[in-house]
Amino acid sequence: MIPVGQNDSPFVRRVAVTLNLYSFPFRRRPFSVFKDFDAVLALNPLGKLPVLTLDDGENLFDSRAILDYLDGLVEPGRCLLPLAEPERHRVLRVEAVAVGLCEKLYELIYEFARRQVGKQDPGVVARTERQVRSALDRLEALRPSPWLHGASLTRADVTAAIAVTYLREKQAGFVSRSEHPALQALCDRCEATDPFRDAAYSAAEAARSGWRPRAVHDQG
Ligand SMILES: N[C@@H](CCC(=O)N[C@@H](CS)C(=O)NCC(=O)O)C(=O)O
Repeated sequence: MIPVGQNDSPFVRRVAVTLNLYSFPFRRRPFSVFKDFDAVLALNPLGKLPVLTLDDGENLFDSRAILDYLDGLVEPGRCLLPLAEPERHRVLRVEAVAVGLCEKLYELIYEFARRQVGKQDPGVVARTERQVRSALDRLEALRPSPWLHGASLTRADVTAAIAVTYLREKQAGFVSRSEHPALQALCDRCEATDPFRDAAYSAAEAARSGWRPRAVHDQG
């Protein structure tokens, strides 16, 4: 299996970390949705990453579909998503908040890193920032101790930890670490483990794709 995408993407990272947690060996192809757009379009009609290329050459896309596929390959006891209700839909609900947080952070980052300087829409930015804060507050309210739901690590924890790293790396200063201490601790705990370290956030890959920090553009 070949995961495709850069390790500054939270969606790519949640696939790579899951592959590590499930002990599937892999070599990632670090394509950028910007620098390698033609190649990415050939893999996914939407030109989005991650893609997971299977051993027979089939391409899976969208991190949710990829994680579903990987879940089907492991013994039930190792699956990062509970199989039985009501635990299953409860973890999926928390995961949805964490994935949505990644999506909203991505939109915010896009606004500053990809639009022409001065072309940001303050109304859109304010609304998106409110959504980011709301998602962070909801995750913090779950008081992960140590996990967001239940007695073991789930997809929700993996995604929330990666979302917090993404926030730290690409929107530092927008939300202070002291506002969500339990969530920040979850992130630190997860990022200190081998499955996360072996798929660490890559600032070099972010730079390669042309990402520039918000401060450069922020018109205040
Ligand atoms: N729902 C998708 C979101 C993936 C996504 O938005 N990836 C970004 C990279 S971080 C992307 O492909 N952006 C290019 C674009 O949207 O045009 C998933 O979970 O895989």
